[in-house]
Amino acid sequence: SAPSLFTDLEWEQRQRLLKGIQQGDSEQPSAFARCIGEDVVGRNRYANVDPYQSNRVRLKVPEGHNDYINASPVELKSTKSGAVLKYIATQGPKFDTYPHLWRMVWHETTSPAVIVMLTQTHEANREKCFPYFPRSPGSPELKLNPQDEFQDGFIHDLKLVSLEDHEEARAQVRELDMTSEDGSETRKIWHLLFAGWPDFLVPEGADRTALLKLIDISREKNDDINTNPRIVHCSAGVGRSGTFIALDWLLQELDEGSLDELDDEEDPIQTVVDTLRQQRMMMVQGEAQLAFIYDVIRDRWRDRWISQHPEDAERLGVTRDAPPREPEQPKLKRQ
Ligand code: PTR
Ligand code: PTR
Repeated sequence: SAPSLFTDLEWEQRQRLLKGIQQGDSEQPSAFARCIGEDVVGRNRYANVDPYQSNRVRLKVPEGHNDYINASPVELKSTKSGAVLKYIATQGPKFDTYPHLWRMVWHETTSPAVIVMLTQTHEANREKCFPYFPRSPGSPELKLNPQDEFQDGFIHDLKLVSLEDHEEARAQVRELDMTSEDGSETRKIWHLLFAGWPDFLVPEGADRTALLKLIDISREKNDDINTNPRIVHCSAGVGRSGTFIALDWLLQELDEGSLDELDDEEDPIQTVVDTLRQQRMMMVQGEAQLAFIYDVIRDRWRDRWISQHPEDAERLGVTRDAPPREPEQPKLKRQ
């Protein structure tokens, strides 16, 4: 029979569960030690969001240089096949850290790589992310690290090869070439800039369909999602990035049939949020984003279930106890 998670969701109860999922709920508190200190502060966009010391990407820089970047490797395992989906969740770079992002892309990914950008550069007249990529065909090539900050000759050029407005995904799709200065090596990078998602909120209506399309594109453009991490960022790299990654994994679980046979106590949405928060703090922000994940996955689950069990169509046709559709206002005080 159909798993009760998707048929009798007790929303109030699920919401309370989220509050129980906090980073630091582990037997080893040191696993969640935060990155602090002078090396870190200037490179963070927000004073309250940083990677765990024990799970951060280290920039490849010469001995004695600061290897800090606000980025966390994230891995999620498929229940059926055991294959691991790899990502790097990171903040929207700042003016003085954007060359670090490209350095990380060069060292941590293979070509063709994918960057998913879920914020606008500016929202509500504030910078949410420095415009770290060439924006239009007329833009000059970006010279990365012209001051040779780490004195290791990692300069590199970044060129916009093509720019397409993808209407279905509500995204700008950029094809970028990153070349070492001596021209000996070129990498292709697909940059996907999604238009439909302000921070702390959720994509509604057509934007929701667009987001699912964006997830598909991010999978297609990457050469191997199990070995080549997709770089996912928003402004802080936790709320929208966490939601995107959770959905990407859950949709794969759904396709593999893992969500067809859940025990009553099993809640893969709760599990994935918990797993993500063991790897980067604050992944998935607030109840609206959590509700959004349930909502999307339940609708997808229902379509799949009805296609396999047409006799259940009538029974499952009506949404019961739907999570609230209206985004709530963020309760956290912003810093
Ligand atoms: N100081 C902000 C806060 O805690 O509210 C940091 C922050 C900003 C956290 C944006 C999350 C944010 O959303 P996202 O991760 O989707 O960019
Ligand atoms: N707290 C940030 C800092 O460390 O300087 C500044 C900041 C304030 C960032 C608010 C984001 C904020 O969110 P919003 O512009 O959406 O209110």
